[in-house]
Amino acid sequence: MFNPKSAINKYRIPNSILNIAASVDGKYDWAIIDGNCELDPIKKIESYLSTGEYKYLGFTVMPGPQLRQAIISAKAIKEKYPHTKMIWGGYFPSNQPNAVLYSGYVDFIINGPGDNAFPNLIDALENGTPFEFIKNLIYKNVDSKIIINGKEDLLDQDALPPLPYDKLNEFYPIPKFLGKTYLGEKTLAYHSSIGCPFTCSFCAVVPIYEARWKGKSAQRVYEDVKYIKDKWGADAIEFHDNNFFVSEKRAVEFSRLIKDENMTWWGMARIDTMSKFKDSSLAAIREAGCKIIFFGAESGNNEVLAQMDKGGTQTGNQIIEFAERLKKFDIIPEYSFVLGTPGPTPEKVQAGIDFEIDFIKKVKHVNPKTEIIIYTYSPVPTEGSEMFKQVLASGFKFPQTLEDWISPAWESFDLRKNPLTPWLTAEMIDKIRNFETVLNGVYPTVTDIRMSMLKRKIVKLVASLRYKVDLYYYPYEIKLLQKIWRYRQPETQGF
Ligand code: B12
Ligand code: SF4
Repeated sequence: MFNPKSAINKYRIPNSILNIAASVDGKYDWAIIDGNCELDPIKKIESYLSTGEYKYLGFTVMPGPQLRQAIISAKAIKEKYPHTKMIWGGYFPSNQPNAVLYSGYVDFIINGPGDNAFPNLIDALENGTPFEFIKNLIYKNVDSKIIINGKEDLLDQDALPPLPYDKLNEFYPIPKFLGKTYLGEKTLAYHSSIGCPFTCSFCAVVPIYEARWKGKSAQRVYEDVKYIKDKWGADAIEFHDNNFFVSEKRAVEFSRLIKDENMTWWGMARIDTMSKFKDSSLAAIREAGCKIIFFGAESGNNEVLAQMDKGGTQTGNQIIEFAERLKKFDIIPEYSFVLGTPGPTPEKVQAGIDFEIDFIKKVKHVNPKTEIIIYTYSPVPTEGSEMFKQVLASGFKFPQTLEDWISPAWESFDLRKNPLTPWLTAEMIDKIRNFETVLNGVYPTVTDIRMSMLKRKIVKLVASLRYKVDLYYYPYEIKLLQKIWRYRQPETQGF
């Protein structure tokens, strides 16, 4: 099982491949290679394959820089070990099966959850039985035609085997993965649910999970976390779920259980869902150690929210009111916005960007502690949505081959920095990025634990004047300070 390099310095427990390892643990022998912890992962993989004891190589792949190491390694390994079966799973191959399978160096894709699909595929390969009944599998048939098998119902998450933390610890010491963050000294990454019940039109989760969500029980989550805390001393948790707070009951129950463990934690949520939480629930969540919550605010414009399929339930007013409400509970809202959505004319696109800049300033006004993350709209192929139709109509084309995906331009596309979208001019992108620079200057993120109070004050002083008078052009002085002090950007470096 290979986790290609995805993080520059903050390693996380490689949960994707650890789940897959759990699915075959006890039945097949397995080994884990973490690209985040290896200087030369290809050499490490070869050290296993050359023993002749390993027949399959599983990769987890998300777009962006992780894809780069995945492609380079898969190509090199397939060339040297052509009989090794290459199996890719994760968000990238699930959403881009053609580019992956026609590359010639990937044999199978697990589309979505692999907890049953992976062992079923290995069984079929070992026994020479057909693939067509294996749910969540994508493969090429004898005529090189890509076959996408049906999807499996989401499994009862409590019934899944426990994650083999102790065995992972034999490959890489667990404390290596419990990094120092603004949440704590030893931060555990934990995934407590899969999927998401919503259908935002830009989101890569939707085509895979199709509005389905299933969570582990609060009790099971608590037991897992407690195990890591007691054994390796974790004092903070990052919940990596797409949507941790889908169930108010589960969140409150978990809060009740974790409260006395003195842990600080963070998770992702929807504003419209959490706005309906009772005051007592929000208070219980905070008392239990939840300090900051990430929300996809996306836009302050109700029309855009509707296009994104966030509308109807989430509105601009709600975004502002909720930021203000969380202030009372001392929970920091981390709001992400997507600027540069398509529009019928350049003037409309520009007006949209200006509107969002103004809106973000309003949010900051009601709750200055709100953390703002700005992305540039990067379409994902969620076919059929209104926004996707607009994207295609504008002449936008996705890359066709795996090599195209790792060209520098597409890599920044994946990082949602340079969208390559025909409706955005260079000036528009500059305006978004320059506003972001000034905003980060006035309000440096709390998640940058290396930035001292003095540095924060200096950069704030320099940026405040620009912010007040809406002057965002050429903010070189702020950029210089951020460069010297290596300012952390959660939007590209991950949370
Ligand atoms: C942790 C994480 C990271 C970590 C790195 C994790 C690592 N591997 O070291 C960090 C913070 C570095 C990161 C960064 C980025 N990430 Co990220 N990340 C996640 C996150 C939150 C959790 C992944 C995880 O552990 N899931 C838990 C496991 C259990 O679930 P899973 O991965 O889906 O695995 C199941 C199946 O997919 C399948 N499977 C997965 N892998 C494999 C492998 C094999 C062999 C098999 C058989 C099956 C299989 O089986 C598993 C069990 O059922 C996901 C969202 C999410 N909730 O999953 C986003 C997510 C994958 N990231 C995403 C993105 C876009 C990025 C970035 C490119 C951009 C950004 N701005 O964040 C960067 C750049 C990454 C890089 N450097 O390449 C997107 C991908 C969207 C897309 N278009 O495909 C996601 C879905 C978030 C989102 N909703 O937008 N990320
Ligand atoms: S709420 Fe978040 S995870 Fe769910 S569909 Fe929307 S963007 Fe995706």
